Amino acid sequence: MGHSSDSRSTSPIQRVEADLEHKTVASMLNTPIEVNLTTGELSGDRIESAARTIADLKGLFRDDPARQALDPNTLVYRVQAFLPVPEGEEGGMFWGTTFLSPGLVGDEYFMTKGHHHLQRSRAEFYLTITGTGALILMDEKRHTTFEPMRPHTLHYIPGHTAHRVANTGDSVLAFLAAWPSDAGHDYGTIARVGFSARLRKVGGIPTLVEES
Ligand code: PAN
Ligand code: ZN
Repeated sequence: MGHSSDSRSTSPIQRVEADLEHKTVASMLNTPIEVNLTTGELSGDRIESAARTIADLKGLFRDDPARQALDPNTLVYRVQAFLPVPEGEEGGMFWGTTFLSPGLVGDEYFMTKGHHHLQRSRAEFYLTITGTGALILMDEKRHTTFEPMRPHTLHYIPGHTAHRVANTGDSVLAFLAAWPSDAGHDYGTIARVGFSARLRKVGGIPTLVEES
């Protein structure tokens, strides 16, 4: 009664409620990551990065002497990834950007290693931000096709489909990707048996050439 005359005073109960409210708001506040839609660059404090140089990609290209003739430090691609849940957890989603440099190894365009998902049924979306290239897809019968990539093309990669990207232009090809957190990556199969065709520059034109 006595202190009710002071409008600024709060009872101990009111103070506890105010503190709880503050804590609840604080614990609910996640800082989202940001996607630069002009460059594809991700920013925020939970982004992981990886890079693949020409030296890292031994065995990937058809013409290995041509690969060895290039500066080993040449950056072929780098990946930024936002993994909000542990890798392998069921029900989550991952997000990433790949930046693939322009270039050739012999007559073969710079490309990603390519993989199957460890859980073969898992699908993925790619969205091209900048540059031009090709999304190379191989089904379980080892039938290989490609889809042209240019700014704003959206690509659905079905389950049971190996996928890799080649840069056929003269600037960086950047694309966003979204995939399930339990997809996993099987690089071993592609490292062992490859795709059934390679994207090569034939008469100046990107051409899918069957492996002999
Ligand atoms: C992509 C790829 C990325 C790099 O995020 O991982 O483009 O290619 P490699 O993984 O083949 O080196 C993706 O497909 N994730 O599932
Ligand atoms: Zn994938």
